[in-house]
Amino acid sequence: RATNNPLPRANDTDTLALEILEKLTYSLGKTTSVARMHDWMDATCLAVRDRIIDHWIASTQKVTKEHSKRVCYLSMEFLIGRLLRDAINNLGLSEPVKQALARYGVDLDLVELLEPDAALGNGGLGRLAACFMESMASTEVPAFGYGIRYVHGFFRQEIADGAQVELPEDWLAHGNPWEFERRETAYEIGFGGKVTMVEEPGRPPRYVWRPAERVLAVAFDTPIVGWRGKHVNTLRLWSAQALDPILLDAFNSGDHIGALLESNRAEAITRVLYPADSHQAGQELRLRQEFFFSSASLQDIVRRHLQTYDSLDNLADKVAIQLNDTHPAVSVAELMRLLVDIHGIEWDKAWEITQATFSYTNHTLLPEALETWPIHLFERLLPRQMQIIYAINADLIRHARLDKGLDDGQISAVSLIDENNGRRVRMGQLAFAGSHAVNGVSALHTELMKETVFRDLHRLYPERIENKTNGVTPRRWLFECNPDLCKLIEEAIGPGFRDNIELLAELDKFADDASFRDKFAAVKLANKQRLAKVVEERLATYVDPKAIFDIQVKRIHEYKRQFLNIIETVALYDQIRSSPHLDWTPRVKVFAGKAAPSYQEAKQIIHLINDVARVINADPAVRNLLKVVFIPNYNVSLAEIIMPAADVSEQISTAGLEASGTGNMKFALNGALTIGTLDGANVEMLEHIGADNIFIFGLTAEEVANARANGHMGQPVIERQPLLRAALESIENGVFSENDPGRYRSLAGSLRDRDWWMIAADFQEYWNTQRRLDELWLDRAKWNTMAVHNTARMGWFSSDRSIGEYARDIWKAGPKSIQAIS
Ligand code: 26Q
Repeated sequence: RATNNPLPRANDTDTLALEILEKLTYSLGKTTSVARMHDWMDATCLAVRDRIIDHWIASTQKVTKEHSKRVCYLSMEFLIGRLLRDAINNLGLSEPVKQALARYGVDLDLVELLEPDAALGNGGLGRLAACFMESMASTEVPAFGYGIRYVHGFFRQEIADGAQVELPEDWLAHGNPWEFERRETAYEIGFGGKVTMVEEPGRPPRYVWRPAERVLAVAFDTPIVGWRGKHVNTLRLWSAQALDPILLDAFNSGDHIGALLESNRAEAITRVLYPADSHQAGQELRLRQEFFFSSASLQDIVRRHLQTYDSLDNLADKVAIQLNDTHPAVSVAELMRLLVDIHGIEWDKAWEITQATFSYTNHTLLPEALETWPIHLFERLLPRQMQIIYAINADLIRHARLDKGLDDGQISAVSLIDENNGRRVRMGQLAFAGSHAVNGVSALHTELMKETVFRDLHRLYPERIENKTNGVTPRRWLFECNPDLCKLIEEAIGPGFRDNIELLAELDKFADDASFRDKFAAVKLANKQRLAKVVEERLATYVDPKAIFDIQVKRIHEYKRQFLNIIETVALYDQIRSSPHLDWTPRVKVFAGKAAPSYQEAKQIIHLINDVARVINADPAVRNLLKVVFIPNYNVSLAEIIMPAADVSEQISTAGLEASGTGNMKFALNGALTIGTLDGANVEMLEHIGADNIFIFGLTAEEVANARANGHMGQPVIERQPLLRAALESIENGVFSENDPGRYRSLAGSLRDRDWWMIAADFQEYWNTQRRLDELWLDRAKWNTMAVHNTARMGWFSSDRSIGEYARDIWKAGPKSIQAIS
């Protein structure tokens, strides 16, 4: 049975076979003869989980004994995907588990497919949180992830007649083998009610909040195991329960529905993830979610601290709390309430502790995505927190006016209260004010933060903003999703890269080695065949693995410009049809991604992609030269198949709008060539990969800002570009929507008008750059050389590096080796 060593042991196949059988028999109550594949999946997860637990306990005990500083990563979203392969791989158990299951005639690959994909997040921000949890475990940074245990994660997407249909997601339907419910770890969360001032002789007045409504937050813990099982951290997700599940008074007097109202209302808080990633919901339920998980996490942090220390004075020495965007920003006010009202700490001291404890990551500059809450709503739901925000604001404004001499205009820009739009609380300002460090997620984004949203706060506190460029975990996004490539890499440079991903750089010298290159290309082809099979199964469409796989997968948004990509596709279609004799390079355009259910333009773009795909794929004139596919229900598991199968990675956002991007990194790490704008982390990828190995086009962020300021219009540009003009006309005249010819008139019209996303402005360069890629494809040796350079030079974009920088510069936590990184 389990020992303190989670790593492979002698005879591990025998041991694991027995352990899995034990789980099947005694935890699931099944024999091998009646076990379904689901039972094998559960039994395997439980057996692997046992291996993690010993080490989880050991990690926790070590951190407690050494009084190490802990990182608390507060995030509304953790987009973790499946955990079984991650756990098996990080424990080095891939072969023994595979063989153990094979003894029962069970295929591990099929078992893995049955695990639900935990989609407790929308996209980049949630996936980043998941990569960071894995990297913190792998680099031995003691950490807790705090979030919400949504009953329903991100919706399942189907395409019906070309349009997106949203269906509920139900990841917990068959139970969750990874989590531990901790009923004893539960906190009361208040809402509404009144604040009274209590005055006692000889003492400063105290404020007492008496909430009208109280809900219980119950912890569910999932262990997150790091590379080689060295360290295990905890992901703690909160679930809402009514304090009093049935109001027996009401029930007994015959009001059976009323008796359940309270529990319905409480449990609604953690029922579903908001599926919007780019504009504010503004709903009361959302604010309830934000406060619910913030308050529960902070109460937990404070309670745990006081178990070891007798005062909260040293909180910031022992805990670093990272706010993943503004979603947990109410934490700033809530921690102040806990320190001042509950623990009797004097205001200025409490503020010092709060600022030293918190830091905040910004993920967007889009004005429509910045969170603000109407004061009346905030006040009604969180009356004491609102008072505290006013008090923080008063201090901030006093300092700005008296010490820094800001004028009224500058004051209104830094204020936590927006007075211009019906008085709202600005969560970005609150998070900034309450933190000692504020970071952007790429070099460009961080500079733009200083010039735009936080311009005035930055002038007031010029030391506070710093950059922490995103990264992705190489375990999931290279080792697990592309094992054949890893085998090849290991043959070339040895196994060192598995422990230090920057050693991938040694692959650089193989870029000119024809035999290595051919093997590299053979792996890519096999990965493309695997994706082609998925496309065939799900869409009944044949795509030729020998064609260029040109892939854009990400949330659907105007600024990400899937529209630009599909217009270019239409233009290419026109060209192939009008000049069929030319030597066209075969291409498969792959799209996937979800639109926020209320985002009409994004849904139209999905519809257009599917309409274009239907027409092009049915046209014998272009068969084998051009195919378009939209793969439904993009999620982490699908990404794991897609990333290794791309030849071309589309990262074509309007410059200045994509904070970082992380898909761009996953693609390049797996040897795709990027076609992209100078936006987000693309800029740094260009620096690392080299200008010869990446395809950059389009306006810069500065040029976009200028064009907008100078009243740029699309129409004059369109007039000058026959390809764009023809493509746009065919879209707006119903060539792809014959039964509803006007369907895309307004979408296309937006380009003729102010062309806000610079699609017309960037079209010609995008087209030209795509044709350069076509040409390069004909010189496959050169293409493959570039692809190898991409993999070799992407090591820096590991989330281990990102976490190392956070640990060293912001958290001052983690092992000495990390704090000392240069
Ligand atoms: C806010 C208020 C109400 C409802 C929802 C939201 C909300 C939810 C999710 C707002 C934004 C998000 C997610 C944003 C996001 O994923 N941003 C991405 O973060 C990545 C990681 O830093 C970056 O790589 C991407 O560039 C950025 O778009």
